[in-house]
Amino acid sequence: MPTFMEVDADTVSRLANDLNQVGIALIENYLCHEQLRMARSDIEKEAHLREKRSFAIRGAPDIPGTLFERLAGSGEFQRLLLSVYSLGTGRVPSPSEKIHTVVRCLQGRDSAGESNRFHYDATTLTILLPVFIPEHSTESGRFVLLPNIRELRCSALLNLLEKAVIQNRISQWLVTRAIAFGLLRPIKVALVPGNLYFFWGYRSLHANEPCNSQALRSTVLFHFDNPHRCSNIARWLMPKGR
Ligand SMILES: O=C(O)CCC(=O)C(=O)O
Ligand SMILES: [Fe+2]
Repeated sequence: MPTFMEVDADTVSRLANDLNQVGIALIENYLCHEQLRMARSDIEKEAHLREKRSFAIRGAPDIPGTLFERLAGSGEFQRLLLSVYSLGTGRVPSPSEKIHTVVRCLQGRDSAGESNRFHYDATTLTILLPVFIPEHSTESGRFVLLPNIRELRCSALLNLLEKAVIQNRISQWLVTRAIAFGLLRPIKVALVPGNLYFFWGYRSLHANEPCNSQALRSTVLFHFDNPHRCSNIARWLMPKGR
């Protein structure tokens, strides 16, 4: 298999700058053609097993042997993640901090219920790798982001309360309507498979737009650095990544 992209210092500094100034940063064509083909075949196997149902697979040990497990374990990816994190936050991460991988697939009728589910992630940095995005459709499931709208909270309980207020169906519906009426103006990204997107997941309210239920929309999320790692509440939230 081709080795993963080694990213130079200038690119890292552009990514950190975009994360803080724009709210989202991007490496185009991060996966080469062959790697994207392998990623797609890994996902197709899982999607086929769960015919026309949306699902998420959480945690690297659940997906052994896949391209994502190799990517998360590779020196190239870990160096990239750590250098973007350190430059972007000005902090050195705890050595015990691990990458949490989530493979997310939307397909079939229940994909609508998984869309516009606005939330904050449990971790500071989120890296998003699109693998399948519906093409030739008005409903491609764009990624929607209100970037960097809150700071890290010093209390895990405060974070939990804030998430309870925002991450429920009523608030999510209100946010969706506020966007539709132009009261909130998020960044909307038409994701491109094989590109790599970075955002501050803990600080940014985000979701995907509805997508064509006949097509497969699949993204892989790499979550890094839980600010409340020492709290029991945070340990309970972490497996969900959100
Ligand atoms: O699939 C996407 O576009 C975003 C998913 C996400 O934010 C998450 O699973 O935490
Ligand atoms: Fe998220």
